Amino acid sequence: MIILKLGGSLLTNKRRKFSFRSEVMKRVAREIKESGARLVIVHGGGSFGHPLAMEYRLANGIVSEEQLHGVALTRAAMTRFNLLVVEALIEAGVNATGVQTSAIAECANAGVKRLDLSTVKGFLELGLTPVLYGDVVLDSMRGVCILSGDTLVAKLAEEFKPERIVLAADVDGVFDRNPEEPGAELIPEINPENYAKVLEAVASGDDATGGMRRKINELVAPARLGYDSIIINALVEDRLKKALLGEPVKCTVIKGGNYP
Ligand code: IP8
Repeated sequence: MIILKLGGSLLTNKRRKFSFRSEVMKRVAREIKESGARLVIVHGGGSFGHPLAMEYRLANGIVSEEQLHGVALTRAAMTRFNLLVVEALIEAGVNATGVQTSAIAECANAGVKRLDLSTVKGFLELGLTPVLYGDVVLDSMRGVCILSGDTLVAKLAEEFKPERIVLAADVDGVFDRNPEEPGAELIPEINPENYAKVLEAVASGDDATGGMRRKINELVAPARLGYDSIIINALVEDRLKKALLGEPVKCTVIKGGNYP
């Protein structure tokens, strides 16, 4: 079984609210179908989740009544986004079924306190493809928090012991600086030896690189358990399919090992 994260910046235009890249999703769904891989899929928030979560400052919890409106709007937007992903997969011949993350997870001070994966397991055993997503979830200390899709990937890896973890992004992998800067170079492998140095390098970038920093931090959890993860550019035709089939592709590998 493979855990596949479809990044929000791959499936949406992050600069425009609710902008679903349906053509990208259509091709991604076709490649998933053609790979024949048995998958649990997780997608990010993209321009459905992040702008609303920021507008209503949901990451730090609930301090005012009007934020409840933000919770409702963000949850509704993520449900819509999930349905668009699931429908595209079904259209391509993948028997996908959405699983509402906020119905199976709860946090305490933004750390996962409860994650009931029995539904995901049941669907998977039946031969369906569960599709979870980053979501606004209940938090016993803060009211709510944002549970990122990357955190979910790490938790799913612990539970399902996947043969591979693939993160489909809109860039070739992790770069030594903001990938839009001239001279930026792809880091082909992150391992216990270069981990601290890589984190330092990506930390000094802009928002996009900041997002990558968090991703690397999250993926070190499964790496500590011995799992490799690869970050690939799924905007390049057939790269996702090859990655799912285990063929070599341009990427950054986060190697399993003894991380500090
Ligand atoms: O894009 C965030 O998930 P991520 C989900 O995987 C929301 O970090 C609701 C912003």
